[in-house]
Amino acid sequence: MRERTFAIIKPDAVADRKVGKIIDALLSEGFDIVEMRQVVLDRPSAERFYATHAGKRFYADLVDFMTSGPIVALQVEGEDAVAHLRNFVGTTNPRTAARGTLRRRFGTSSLRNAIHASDSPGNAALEAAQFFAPPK
Ligand code: 3AN
Repeated sequence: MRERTFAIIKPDAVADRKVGKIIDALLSEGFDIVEMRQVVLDRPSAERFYATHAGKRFYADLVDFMTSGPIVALQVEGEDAVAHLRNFVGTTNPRTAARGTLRRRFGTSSLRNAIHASDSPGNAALEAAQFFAPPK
């Protein structure tokens, strides 16, 4: 089933000039980029985006990190895009992520792991709504 998902290229990868390589990897993997926007998140936006993690021990570091520089928000489309992109992104810790995954290639720690991908179609729609106008 063709569907849409949402991704963020995180501040570590943007600062490291990896945006082009990550976009290229997504396109080579068969994803289509539907919308793309580079922004700097303010703290309330980052806190809202990661509200489900409020209270976890890495939450303050996560908000600091996500507001530390520009991010690139992406709407991505493809066959089973949510699950496909989660697999292609890899596990939270880049060191144990499968070879070939984006986090293995571009991430450096569980916090600074280069890319976010939504974990369900519902969350993809909610997260995308923070950055993009609703699809027509
Ligand atoms: P994922 O993005 O792999 O689904 P989540 O949703 O559990 O991971 O966590 C959201 C973000 O919080 C991660 N992408 C990462 O930046 C950060 N994070 C998660 N777990 C840790 C951890 N153990 N230590 C530091 N940062 C973490």
